[in-house]
Amino acid sequence: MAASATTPIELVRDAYARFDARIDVARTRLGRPLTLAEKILIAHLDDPAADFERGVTYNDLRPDRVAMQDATAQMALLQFMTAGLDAVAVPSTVHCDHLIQAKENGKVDLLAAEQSNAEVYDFLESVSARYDIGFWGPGSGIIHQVVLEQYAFPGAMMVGTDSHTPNAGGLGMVAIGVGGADAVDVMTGFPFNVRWPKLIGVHLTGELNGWSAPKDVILKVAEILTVKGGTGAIVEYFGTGANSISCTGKATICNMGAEIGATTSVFGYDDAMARYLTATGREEIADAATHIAHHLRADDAVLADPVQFYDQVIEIDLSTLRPHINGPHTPDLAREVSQLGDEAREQGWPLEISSALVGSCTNSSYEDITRAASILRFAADNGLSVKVPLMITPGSEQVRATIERDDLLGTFEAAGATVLANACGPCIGQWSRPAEDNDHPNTIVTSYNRNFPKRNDGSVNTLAFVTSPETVVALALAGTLDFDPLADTLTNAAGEQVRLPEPVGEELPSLGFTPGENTFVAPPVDRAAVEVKVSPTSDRLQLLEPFAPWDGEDYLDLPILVKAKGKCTTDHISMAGPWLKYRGHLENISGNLFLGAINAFTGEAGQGKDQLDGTTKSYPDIAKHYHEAGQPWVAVGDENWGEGSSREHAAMEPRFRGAKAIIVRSFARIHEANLKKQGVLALTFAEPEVYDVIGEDDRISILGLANLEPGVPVECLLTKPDGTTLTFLGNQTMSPEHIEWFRAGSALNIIRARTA
Ligand code: MIC
Ligand code: SF4
Repeated sequence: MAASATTPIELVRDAYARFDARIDVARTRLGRPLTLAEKILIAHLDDPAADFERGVTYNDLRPDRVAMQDATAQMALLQFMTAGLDAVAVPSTVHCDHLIQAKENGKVDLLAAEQSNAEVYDFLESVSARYDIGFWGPGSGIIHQVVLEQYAFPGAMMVGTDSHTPNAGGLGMVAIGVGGADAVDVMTGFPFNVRWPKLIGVHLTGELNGWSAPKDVILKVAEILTVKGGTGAIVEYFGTGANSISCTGKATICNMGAEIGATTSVFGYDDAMARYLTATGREEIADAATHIAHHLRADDAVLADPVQFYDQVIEIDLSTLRPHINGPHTPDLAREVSQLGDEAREQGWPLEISSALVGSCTNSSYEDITRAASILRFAADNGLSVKVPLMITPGSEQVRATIERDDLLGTFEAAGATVLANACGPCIGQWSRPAEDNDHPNTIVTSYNRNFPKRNDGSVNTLAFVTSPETVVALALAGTLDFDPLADTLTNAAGEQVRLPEPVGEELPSLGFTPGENTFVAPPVDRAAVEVKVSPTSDRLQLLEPFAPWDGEDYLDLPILVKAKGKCTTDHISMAGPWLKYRGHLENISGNLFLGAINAFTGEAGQGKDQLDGTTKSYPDIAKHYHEAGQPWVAVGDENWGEGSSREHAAMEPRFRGAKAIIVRSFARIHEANLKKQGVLALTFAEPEVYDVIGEDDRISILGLANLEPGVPVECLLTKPDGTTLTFLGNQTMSPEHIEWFRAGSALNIIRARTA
C-alpha cells in the first residue's frame, strides 16, 4: 500500500468491517456490555479469540498505522533497517517537528533548521522513500496535529513514537505512545504487545463556560490522579459534558493524559468529531463512522452505571470547573488560577512573568487561537498591552495558513508576538533564549503540557506554569502570576481599570481550512533505487550494532552507577534540547546519560562516584568508563522512573553502556516497555524500603536468571563494603515473550532472526 497524505476511505471501511462480528462475539463471550476502549481493542486483537484480563494479560494487537517524529524516528528507522525488509507492513509516517530551534521567528528558524539538520532530514526522507513511509518535512507541523488533521479516525488504533500520541483520542482513536522498538514490531508486520489496560472512566457533566477551557479538564484530572495515577490504564471520557467539547478540545484533554501516565485516553464518537472530520475534508469518514456510531462509544448499559464497568470513575462538573494552572516542575501540581498568586508568594516563586508561550501540539487549534486572539483584540481596543515577550507556535501548516488568512496571526503580531515555526520549539528545549533572561530565577507561562526542570530553555532557573492559551494571554497582559482574569482588573494606558471579557472562540473556521504549503512527500514508485545514506564519519547518525545476547550467567556484584533521588523522568535520563541533535547516534547521545539525575548521596545533579577509580565524575563519563572496562552495572531509583517521554534513548543508552538492571520503586509504562525491548531487566523493589538502605559503595547481584519466569520476583543480593549482605526481591512484569527478548539480548534480535 502506498503511503498517502491522508487516510483513504477504503482503509476506514476495512477497519469498520471487522467491528460488527468481533464486538458482538466479545459481548456474548464476556456476558456484559463493553466500554469504548474495550471495543476498539477487541476490534484490533491479533487473535480475536484471545483471552484478556485488565491489568493482567499481555495481548497482541494489530494497529492500523504508525507515526514517528524526527527525534524518535531516527532510532526507530535505524532499527527497522536492520530487519532487511522491503517496505513497512502498515501505513506509516515521519514528521519533522522536534529539531527546529526557536530563535528569531518561524521563517528564519525553519531555514536555519533545514541547514543544520540537513543530514538528518535527508536520512529520514530517503529512508521513508525506500521503505514506503509518508514523509512530512520540516514546517509541516507537529506530529499530533498533523495526525489529527489527516490520519486519525474514530475506532482506529495506532502507535506513535511520542508520548503525546494519545492526542488522536480526541477523534475517538486508541492512539498509544510507544518507543521505537514497539513501532518496529508493527512496521515489520509483528503485532504490538501490551498489557490489557485497566479502565478509568471520567464522567463529564455540565458545560464549560467563561474562562474555563478543555485544558482545565485535564489539569483537574492530573491533579486528581497525579503523574502515576493513570499508569496501565486507558482513560475514557463520557457524559453530556463530553459532547459539549469540540474535537480539538477533546484532543487537548487526551494529549495531556500522557502526563498522568495513561496508556491512552479516548472520547466516544459524536457530532463534534463529525464536524471536525467534515471541516478537514473527510466527510466520507464521518459518514462511515456515523453508520457504525453505536460501536464507537460505550454501550448504553455502561453509561447508565459506569461504576460497575470501569475500575475507577471520576466525576467532573464542567459548569463549575474554574480555570486552572499547574507547575512548576510537575504536571500534577494544579490549582485554580485565582490561588496562584498567594501560593507563589509563599513559595518564593517569581511573580513576574518573563515570557508567555501559546501553542504546541497540545493547544494550537483554531478554537484555541480564536479564543486567545479575542482577548488580544479587546486589549488592543482598550489601551492594554502585553507586558512580556509573547510567542505563538502554530501546531501545523494548515492551522498556520488558516489563522494567517483569518487575520488571527495578525492580531498576535500586532500585540508584539513572535510567530515561531510550526514545530515543537520551546516545548522541548529548542529555545535559544538570551542568557540574561534565565540566568536568574524566572517564571514562564505556557499552553504546553510538560514543565519538568530545564524542559523549555535548558535552565534550572526557569519555572514553567502550564495553563490554557487564553489564560496565558491574560497573564501576559498582566505580566504577573498574581492575576485572576475572572476577578481582577488591569490598568490601561489612560490609567483606567479594565476587566477582561470572557474569551470568545470559533470551533472551526467558517471559511474552512486552507492547507498552506504542501509539505508531504509520498514515496516514489521505484523505491528500490533509493539509496539510504549513513556516513560512517557522521556525528549525528550511526548504524546500529545488535546488542549481545544474555550469556546465561547471573549478574554478580554490580556497582550502582546512579541511585537517583526523587523524580527521574526521561528528561533526567536522556536530556533533550541540545542533545536532540544526537538522536540518531547512540554513542554520541550516550554523552547525556543521567545528566539530570539527582545523586541520592550528594543531592547533586548528573555526577557521582566512579567505583573503579574512586573519583567523582559526570554519570556519562562513569558509564563510558565502566563500558570500556567491561564492567556491567545497575541503576537504582524511586517512584515513576522514566516518567514523560517515549524516547527509547533513555533505555538504549544504559543498555549500550552496560546496564544490566534498573531497580526502582515503580516505572512509567513506556519506559518500562523500552527497557524490556532492549534486554535490560526492569525490576521494582518488592519492599520499597530497600531503596533507603542502598549505599553508594554497595554492590548488587541478580540471581537465578536461568529460571526467570513470568511475573515471578527475582532474587537480588545487596553486599555492603564491610561484607554484610541483604537479600531482597525485585518484582518484574515479564511475559514469556519478554523473557525471550531478555535472552536474545533485545526484541529486535528476535525480529532479525525471523526476517533473516
Ligand atoms: C516530549 O514531549 O517529551 C517529546 C519530546 O515529544 C517526547 C519524544 C522525544 O523525546 O523525542 C515524547 O513525549 O515522547
Ligand atoms: Fe512536541 Fe512538545 Fe508536543 Fe512533545 S509535547 S510533541 S515536544 S510540542
